[in-house]
Amino acid sequence: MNKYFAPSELIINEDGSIFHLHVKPEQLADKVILVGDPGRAPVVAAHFDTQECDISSREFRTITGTHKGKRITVVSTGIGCDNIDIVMNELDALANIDFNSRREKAKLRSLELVRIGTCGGLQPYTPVGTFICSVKSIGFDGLLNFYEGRNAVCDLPLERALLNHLGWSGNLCAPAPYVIDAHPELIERIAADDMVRGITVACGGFFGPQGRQLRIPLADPRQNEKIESFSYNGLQITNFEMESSALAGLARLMGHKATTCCMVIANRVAGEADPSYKNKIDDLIQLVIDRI
Ligand code: R1P
Ligand code: URA
Repeated sequence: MNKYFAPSELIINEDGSIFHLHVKPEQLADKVILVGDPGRAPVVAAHFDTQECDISSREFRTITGTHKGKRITVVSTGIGCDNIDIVMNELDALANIDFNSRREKAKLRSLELVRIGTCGGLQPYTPVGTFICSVKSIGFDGLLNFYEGRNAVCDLPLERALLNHLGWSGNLCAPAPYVIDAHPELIERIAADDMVRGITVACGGFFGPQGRQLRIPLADPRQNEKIESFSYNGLQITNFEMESSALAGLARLMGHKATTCCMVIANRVAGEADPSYKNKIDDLIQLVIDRI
């Protein structure tokens, strides 16, 4: 008999919806687009031909509808890998746990998840406006370390090469960065031939962890210079954002397919930013929605 998930472990609201998202199992499509900003969820849903639900709870806004006959759910996650832990576990529970028996379903669903985000570009060839699809993600957040099987799904040689290149020891490598592959078939379809394929670092913050120094000094002032010069089997680190590692890692452990596509809104090498990106991200949304 499958394991029973007690009410304290899997919290279900009185109306039968999952605790944070407030979504019911029948409201989740197999194809899922994740966005950070709750305001971006209706921008994605504006591409839908039909809409069956629109649910807001905290920073999580979930809209399910169809685009040219494809049923798609868009969910906003807010900022950070800690929120990805909530969203991924609740989406997986909606898909794969029977809410009546509180046990894993006999037939498991595999979701297709694509995050559409914004990021900082780290290479001269990733100027503002570039679309980057994450082939690998590097987690500076530590989240995956709390799950068994982390070493089995991570790229351990690349982790060691990066730590060696950074020369980090002590507090900076606690927890050590983890490296996780996005789903190869999904990357082929989503990145196609018009997105940069790169390595994305998911940071535990927007400022210090991404090497932005305002008034207080950084532990490693050369962090970004070293990250930008890192190269492994011909791949370079292309961008910083704050969610892709936990998304790719949890998807691998749960049996789902995932990747992240971001539009560069700041190029850190050139020192340039585009705060008016909200007018322009619709082109990326259109590409992903057609290819998912
Ligand atoms: C920081 O400004 C936020 O923007 C990026 C980062 O990952 C972080 O969530 O993504 P979103 O635009 O999807 O929120
Ligand atoms: N999002 C990030 O996390 N970093 C940036 O520089 C821009 C967007």
